[in-house]
Amino acid sequence: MNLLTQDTIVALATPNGTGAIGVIRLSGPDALAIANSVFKGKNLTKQPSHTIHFGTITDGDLVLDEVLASLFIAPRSYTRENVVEISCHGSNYIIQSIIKLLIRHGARSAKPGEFTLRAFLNGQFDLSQAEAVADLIASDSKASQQVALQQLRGGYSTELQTLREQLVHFASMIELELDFAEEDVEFANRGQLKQLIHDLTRVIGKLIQSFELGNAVKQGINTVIAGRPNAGKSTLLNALLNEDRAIVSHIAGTTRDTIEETLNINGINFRLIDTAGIREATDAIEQIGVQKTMEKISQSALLLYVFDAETIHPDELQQDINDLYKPGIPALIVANKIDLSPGYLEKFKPHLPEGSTLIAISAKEKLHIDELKQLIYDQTIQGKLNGNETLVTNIRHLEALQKTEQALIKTLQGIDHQVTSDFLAMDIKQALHYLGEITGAVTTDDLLDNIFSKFCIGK
Ligand SMILES: Nc1nc2c(ncn2[C@@H]2O[C@H](COP(=O)(O)OP(=O)(O)OP(=O)(O)O)[C@@H](O)[C@H]2O)c(=O)[nH]1
Ligand SMILES: [Mg+2]
Repeated sequence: MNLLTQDTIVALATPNGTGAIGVIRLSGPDALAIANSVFKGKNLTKQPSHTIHFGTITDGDLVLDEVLASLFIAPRSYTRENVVEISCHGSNYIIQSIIKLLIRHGARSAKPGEFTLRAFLNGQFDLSQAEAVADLIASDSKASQQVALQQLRGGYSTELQTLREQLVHFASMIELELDFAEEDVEFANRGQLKQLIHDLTRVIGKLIQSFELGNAVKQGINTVIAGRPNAGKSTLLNALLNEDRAIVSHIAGTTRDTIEETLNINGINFRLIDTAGIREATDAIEQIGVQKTMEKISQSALLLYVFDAETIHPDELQQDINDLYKPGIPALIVANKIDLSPGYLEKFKPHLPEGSTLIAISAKEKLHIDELKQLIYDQTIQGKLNGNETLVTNIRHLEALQKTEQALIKTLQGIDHQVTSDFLAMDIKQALHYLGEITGAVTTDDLLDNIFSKFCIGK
């Protein structure tokens, strides 16, 4: 990726396909001149920033469309370059014709994420904020939108930046010691350095820990519905979604493959996974289904174990719990079909694991479904998300944080073992390098390429 591009790029900023309007974005030094060369109306190169102008786009004598041109003059634009946004009618034909025309007049097709890349390179925001732009566009629940917005507004990069600057200060003091190596002086107070590293590792440790929840919020929380055939798992999926998504029948073994759907509870997306009933499989396909169920449980954040309260024997319940419980994965025990057997729950209680939560519902009659939803939320999210904490959602940041942590631990060990300044300086530099990767203070072309190529074209 050539980072010193001085050309003007163009792309459709709105989704592909037919819409009421389409917005074509031009950015670069010649954005105004190129737009002006195909625009009939006012002279766009002579207008002030942040103004909108009505006119036509013409290709020679041929009028392509009536449009509005919005002008953002550098540096007061998203990319901090000259930007023109042409709002035209949302016909795919018109949009493609205008883009081709602009390319003929000197613009170049933008690559994925190139507008945001330019914004980053021109100092509009740091790298983690640029990445948050992509997350914000992809956000599909209140929680994922909030987390992305928080990161876009600075999030933890501000906090890390401050700590990084202090570490830079120490690094330079230690470098200074190297210059006076013969005189055996210490410019960098080791006690203060240790304190700073402790502060840093505490902040970083917290961020690393937040990834589990952050990632769940971003991707949706995997919630597996499992149990014996005919327990009512698919009926429960349908009741939670409030639609007839899965086939339900009295025949045991109805669901063979897993079915996944998203359910939003209190702003969090849960990925509900209905599975094949667990039993001794009677054929090869069912066998695969059962294996898949076990796999899904081990990848889930919450298990909804459903049983038929009318027919199950307590020993069978015990057996299921032994088979399905995985350490570290919280589980809710859901007694179904209480419309048929109200009040029989007491007999199950002695067979349940300590601290487990039992809820009685009727999936078919939609009894206690809202209480179950609240429990699903409570088991996974409650108390962990209060709206303004910083969550790491990006795997690249997680890896950089883990590497920073390791380098800091090495630095601490170095101080304790009274290693010479040059070794200490090396470890601190390592830590600074990884910290810098998060905010983009340290970048390589490959890294940028990797990040921005995942954006959509036009962003
Ligand atoms: N009375 C009553 N019947 C229910 C309830 N929930 C499910 N059923 C019935 O139980 C039978 C099995 O329901 P399913 O939802 O297909 O069960 P499943 O656990 O998905 O079964 P498999 O896919 O075969 O593993 C159907 O006839 C449902 O109508 C309930 O709460 N009350
Ligand atoms: Mg089913």
